[in-house]
Amino acid sequence: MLRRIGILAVAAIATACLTGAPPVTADEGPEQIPNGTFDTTADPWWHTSNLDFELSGGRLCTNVPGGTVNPWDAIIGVNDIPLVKDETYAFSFFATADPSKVARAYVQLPTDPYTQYVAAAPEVSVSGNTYSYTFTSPVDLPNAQVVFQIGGSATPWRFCVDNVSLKGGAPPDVYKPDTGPRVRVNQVAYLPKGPKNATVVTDATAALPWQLKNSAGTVVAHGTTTPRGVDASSGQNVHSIDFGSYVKAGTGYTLTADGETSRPFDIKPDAYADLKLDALKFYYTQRSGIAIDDALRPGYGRPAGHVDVAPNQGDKNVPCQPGVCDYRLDVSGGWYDAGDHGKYVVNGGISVAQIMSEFERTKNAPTAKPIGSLNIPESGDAVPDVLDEARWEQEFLLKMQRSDGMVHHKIHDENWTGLPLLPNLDPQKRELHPVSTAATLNLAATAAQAARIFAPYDAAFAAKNLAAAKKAWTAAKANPNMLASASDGVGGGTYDDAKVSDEFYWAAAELYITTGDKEFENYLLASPLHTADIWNTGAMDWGNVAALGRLDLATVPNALPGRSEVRASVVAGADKYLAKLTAHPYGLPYDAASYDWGSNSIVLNNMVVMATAYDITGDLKYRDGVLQGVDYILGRNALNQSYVTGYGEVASKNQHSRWYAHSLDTSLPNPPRGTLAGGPNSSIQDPVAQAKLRGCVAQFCYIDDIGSWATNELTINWNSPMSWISAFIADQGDGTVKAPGACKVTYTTHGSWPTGFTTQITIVNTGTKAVDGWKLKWSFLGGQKIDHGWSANFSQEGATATAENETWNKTIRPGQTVVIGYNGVSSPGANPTPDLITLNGAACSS
Ligand code: 9MR
Repeated sequence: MLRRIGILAVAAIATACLTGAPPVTADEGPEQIPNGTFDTTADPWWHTSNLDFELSGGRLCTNVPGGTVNPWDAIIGVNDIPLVKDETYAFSFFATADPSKVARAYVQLPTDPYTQYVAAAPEVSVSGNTYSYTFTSPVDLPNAQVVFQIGGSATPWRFCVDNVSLKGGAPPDVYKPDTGPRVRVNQVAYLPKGPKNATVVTDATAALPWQLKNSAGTVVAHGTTTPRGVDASSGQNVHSIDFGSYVKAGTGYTLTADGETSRPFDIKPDAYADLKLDALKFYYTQRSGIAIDDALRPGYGRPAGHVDVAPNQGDKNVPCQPGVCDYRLDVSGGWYDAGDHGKYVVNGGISVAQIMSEFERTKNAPTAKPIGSLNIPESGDAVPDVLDEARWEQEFLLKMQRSDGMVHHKIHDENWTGLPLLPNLDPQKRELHPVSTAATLNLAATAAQAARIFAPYDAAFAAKNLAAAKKAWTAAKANPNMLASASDGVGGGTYDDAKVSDEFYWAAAELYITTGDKEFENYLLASPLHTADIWNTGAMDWGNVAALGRLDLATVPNALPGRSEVRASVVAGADKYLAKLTAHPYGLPYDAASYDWGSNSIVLNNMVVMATAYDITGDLKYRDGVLQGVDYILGRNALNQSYVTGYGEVASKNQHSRWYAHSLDTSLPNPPRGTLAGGPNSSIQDPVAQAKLRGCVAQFCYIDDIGSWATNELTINWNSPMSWISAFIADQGDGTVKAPGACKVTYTTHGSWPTGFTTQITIVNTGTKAVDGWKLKWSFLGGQKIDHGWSANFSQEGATATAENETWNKTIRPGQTVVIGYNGVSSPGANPTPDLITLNGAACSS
């Protein structure tokens, strides 16, 4: 994890103890700073050539020129400070700024990569403050540096510092998160007709009474808790509460048990309608290569990043790393990966795939509803907004393909940059990194998926994607082992992956679904992954993508031999995750002893498997598993907080990001509503987490600090399952289950010719009541179109076709059959029988 040490750069340990906070009694050790008081001289302090020293009122002052870009463009510092490994130090100084400004103070390695052992970015005021920090040195170093980075201001200002002190022997900084009341609930909402569960942290071993109160404080339900013993993921003794039998909607409910009252929550129908949209709107503000319009996202407007306007070196004509290639590519656009300015094909791949799947689900899942407007520049065009947003990334992925079909793994800065840094202000050289088999297969998979999904809206874009996908597949087969290097981590993440058989499987699955071609069918059926139990601790992530193929084979119509086994295997996976969830006293489908990087996305991806099992089977236990799982993300957890910005009484808001860096620069915003934090990560690779969370038990390995990139980053591949799941939950309305339709439909394509096909549909009323007026709906896999039909009025929007009764066949009596038919216009690729056909909105059997 050393790869990122360079950026600690900026990872400010922001929780400074300002004077007035508990004093750091670390004064036992000897003073390490030679002349921190500046009584008669500035020696041995140094400054960059754009500064001068002045001793004024017993302080060291300097006039900082305006017009510099980076914090490190103006520095004062002192060298040769000895640090002893595992010794805890108290670092403090007094500073003033006129006008007030953020200054950065670091104790660091004196040479590249300038590893920082303590990093502070206090907002310094005109009257001044004393700032105190403690840190434990991870190294023995005879010549550390103490620096104040004061560049980056457009306008001149004056900085003074005094009493700079660094003393060993400080007591280690003990961080205790404020976890509030011991009764833990989903702080956003439970659905009236959905499950309702909570967790109580208590020493009690016997069952306790609980009470549910409405906003007026009246007890509306009560019962007793279920003792669950000591939970390994938190180290806490806990009980659970099931209050699912209470179904009345309302706001401001609380749960009381063991003398503690939970944070307030709602019981509310359609409670997830906003989150569904916000989680997707996240992507517009992650866009590279386009100005973010403040009118569309008030408070989030910013200039376009990386469009070759200084100080950006830009993404429109990017060279490779030295020695990697001799050409340049225009790789502008796409989404920034996370809190950095890098763009990585393998992570873009899973993200855009999940966003496209969220859309594709609306064609194939009985409960799914259209996604709606995202308020993006393309809103109002003829394409669903969710696809416009996905296209922004897919266009970028296509640009990463070189002429032989192979795809560059990533493009990012030559060196890690600091925080804060707006995308348009990044001055670093951008570089393409080598092509890889994994990136090439990510393009093969997403382009194959895009080819079918975009076909009804833009046949040329669909064809371009299909050609790119096939070319990528052929190139990957010819170069099956070009692995991204695990040491290529300067200036960007490595995203290295030693095993690409799952990428092959995923690409083959998407290519098969889109084309129906034998080559891909044979590949799938011969792949050990096709029948393997792939339902590991986490179902899928950027480096484990077999499940993306498996889920699509199960849910997107196709004629693969043995498809029912594929569907059954997804249900088996869901059973596994449901069992984990049921056994977990916090109700999440993740049972790792040690939490992984981005654990929240693992929880959510496992929920995607359960949600898919519900779409396939209609068995409520899977849906209720998802509804219960989301409670963990939104507050039913050991830290008693929501991990989604803007949702829940106490929620993450300081995610690691170079442009949502409000905690470092108050003129910048926090992340937008609907942004998921990575979540607890037992390996705590960053210095903030290391300073504060050492020895943490899994669920406690998280801190809402912008410097904690290992626990608190935001990324495109974490918001994608968040968005998928919130759409799934939004579709559940108030939790009432819709009865399946009393209808049976047989859909038979009787014949096809190069440009068309003919289909007959029989509808049987299997119920006991007459149907009086009907609308039959189904979706095509790709760009197929109704040409003309008979015995019904046909229309089409995107891939979704509607056949509405004629006046003469408006009524279908119980047991009666109506036959209709149409001729269709072909589109490249497969034309399978739809899995889902609805009559008046309810799914028919086939
Ligand atoms: O999400 C990635 C995680 O699975 C890896 O363990 C980690 C270390 O390689 O990198 C994470 O991805 C980061 C990427 O390398 C750079 N952009 C930010 C990503 C999220 O932290």
